[in-house]
Amino acid sequence: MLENLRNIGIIAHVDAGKTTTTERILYFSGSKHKVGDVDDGNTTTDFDPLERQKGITINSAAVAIDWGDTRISIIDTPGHVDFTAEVERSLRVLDGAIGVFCAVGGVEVQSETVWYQANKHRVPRIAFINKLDRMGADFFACIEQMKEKLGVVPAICALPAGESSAFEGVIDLVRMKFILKDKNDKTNVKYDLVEIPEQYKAQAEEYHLHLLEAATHGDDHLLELVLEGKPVSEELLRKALRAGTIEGKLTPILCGSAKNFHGVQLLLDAVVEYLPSPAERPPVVGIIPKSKEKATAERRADPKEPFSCLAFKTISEPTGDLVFLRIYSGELHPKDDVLNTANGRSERVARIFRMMGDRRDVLEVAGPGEIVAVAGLKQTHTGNTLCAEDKPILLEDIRFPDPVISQAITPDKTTDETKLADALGKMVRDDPTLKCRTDPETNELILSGMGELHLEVSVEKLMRNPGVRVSVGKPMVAYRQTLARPVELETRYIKQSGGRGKFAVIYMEYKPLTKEECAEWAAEMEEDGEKPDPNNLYFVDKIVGGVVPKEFIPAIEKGFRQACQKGAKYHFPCVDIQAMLTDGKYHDVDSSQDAFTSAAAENFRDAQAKAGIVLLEPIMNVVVHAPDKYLGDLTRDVSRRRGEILNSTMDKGRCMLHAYVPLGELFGYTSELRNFTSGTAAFTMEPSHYAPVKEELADLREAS
Ligand SMILES: Nc1nc2c(ncn2[C@@H]2O[C@H](COP(=O)(O)OP(=O)(O)OP(=O)(O)O)[C@@H](O)[C@H]2O)c(=O)[nH]1
Ligand SMILES: [Mg+2]
Repeated sequence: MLENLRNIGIIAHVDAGKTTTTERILYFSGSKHKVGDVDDGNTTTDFDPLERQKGITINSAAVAIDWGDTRISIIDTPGHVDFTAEVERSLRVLDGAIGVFCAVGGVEVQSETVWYQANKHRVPRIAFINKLDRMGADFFACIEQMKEKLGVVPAICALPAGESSAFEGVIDLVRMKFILKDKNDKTNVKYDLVEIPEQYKAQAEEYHLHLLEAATHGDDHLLELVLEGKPVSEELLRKALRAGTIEGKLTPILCGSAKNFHGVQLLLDAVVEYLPSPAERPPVVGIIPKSKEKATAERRADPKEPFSCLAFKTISEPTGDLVFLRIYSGELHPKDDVLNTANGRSERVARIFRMMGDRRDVLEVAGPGEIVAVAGLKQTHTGNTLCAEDKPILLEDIRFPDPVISQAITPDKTTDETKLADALGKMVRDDPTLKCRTDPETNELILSGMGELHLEVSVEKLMRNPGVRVSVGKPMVAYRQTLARPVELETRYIKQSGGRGKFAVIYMEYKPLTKEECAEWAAEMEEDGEKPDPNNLYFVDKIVGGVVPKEFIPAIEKGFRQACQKGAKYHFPCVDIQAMLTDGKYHDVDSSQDAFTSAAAENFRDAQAKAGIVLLEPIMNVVVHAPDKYLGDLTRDVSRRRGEILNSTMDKGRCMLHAYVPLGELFGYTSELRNFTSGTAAFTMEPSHYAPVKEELADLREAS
């Protein structure tokens, strides 16, 4: 039954306890009889040897459990920003999410990032405040931060009974009961619902009223009852919380200590009670391929609708690709033929699996709302739509950020070049944020990714291939560039060399765009129902009187965009530019689309020479926590790295420094920080924006 399905993701900052929570969920649901632990390297979802060795999640992993009558599919995602692609693709296919927060760390940088990522995908969420047993745990401070930084309207459904070493369990504010764990039960499963202990009663009463107030956002009838001071039934309260969550008006807040088996059962109940089933999500909308004016179609979560699904992840295996699908409508069976609308090819499904970490169960049918993996597909990549051959639909592709750092890799003498190329090809296909190319001048292999850890992990994975041994160079920043000032110029592209000539004359005006202008453009595009350009390249046609015929305009835009992919002086991509075609000439016989494309590319190359360019470097949003005696050292160190300090605080013996620092100055920061703080500091960083950098400060090894 569709109503009894939940597809949820677990998202959070690094180390908040996502994998531990997932592990406890598996344990409580009975899917796993032995408890796994991140610290012992034996969890179900961190099954990759690299994950177990490093104690972090690198790949998102899917598991499915039964909780009562409900089948819950869970995707455990990595918290480290270098693996953001895994979060992005997961959020695209999920119907709901649990945001895990550490009661000590509160809302950290990456918690904000993933929360806003989930907002973008309109994924309903509940929050789990974890690690209440830890020294310094502060439940209410964490909630204040959620209100302030995330704009959350909290509906506190559970209160901690005690905190830090005094933490003894969780109070259920919906049923107004204390969950008393059976201390004699070694399996940690048994508990009793008992009266709320006397010392917590008053607080529980107070927060029950707050919960009712929060729930008024979800139901008008409940609002009336609350206003009139009348009693509200548990059933109505749950109904209101559910509606409010699905509409994104409130966020139910649960809490506990996953490691110590507290609060997880209540969290699972909340997943069932408050998060939507696939049927409660809006139908997916896609484009009908080859239709006029890009007509759209909808697919509802119904087994009788034509089949449609999105491929959101691939894993290359020796026997072929394993492709992860989110099915939106219709049913899929082994041996079905499906159409890949992204490349127009027909594909046959061989087998369908439900994934349980690295274990897989074979399925005979998979229906709407399900997340499954299939074998047998040969040409299906991440972001592709598969659908019924006679009812084609193209769903939106999944977008990933561009890499920010690169590293040269040199194969050892013993390495088989073919094997290396093959292994690299597979890795790049599976990981859309990883890019690989050969530098035409040095002939070096250049691997680009989202950060040092990402590249390190990718190289380690590469070396797992038998016979592949490589050494790596120093990391390099992936710069971008824009024009230094507005510029206008004419290009006369006229070639007369026997036979049919080439004729295209264009007059272009270029303008580098400020951040505000980029935002204005993006807003305008969205208003017109179009996607803003990820690189902020905007083309405007100002031709009057047909001096350049309509049919050549797209060719000119194409030439401009192609030339932007690789700058003239340095090969970095060009961004933030408005190009305006104001005048031109054509020839009845000699003009062609190719001629106009070449003219536009030449025009933009000359424009860069005439106006000059500005190099842009990635700037990271950095937050460092350390004992307060290090604040001076941290500040000096960040300034030395050309950092801009935004804020620093001292509280309870700890200090926090928040700064913008160029990525190029942060290579090796992890180990240097560890050295000068004797391992007592923690830091996180994420890409923030691009800012101009003087050419003499830039590392231009990779530039030509
Ligand atoms: N004290 C305490 N420690 C916890 C709790 N939950 C998790 N931990 C510990 O926190 C650390 C990180 O836990 P993980 O579950 O790996 O965190 P994660 O969010 O999956 O981390 P990434 O996937 O790397 O982002 C481990 O050492 C856990 O044992 C808890 O409730 N209390
Ligand atoms: Mg994890």
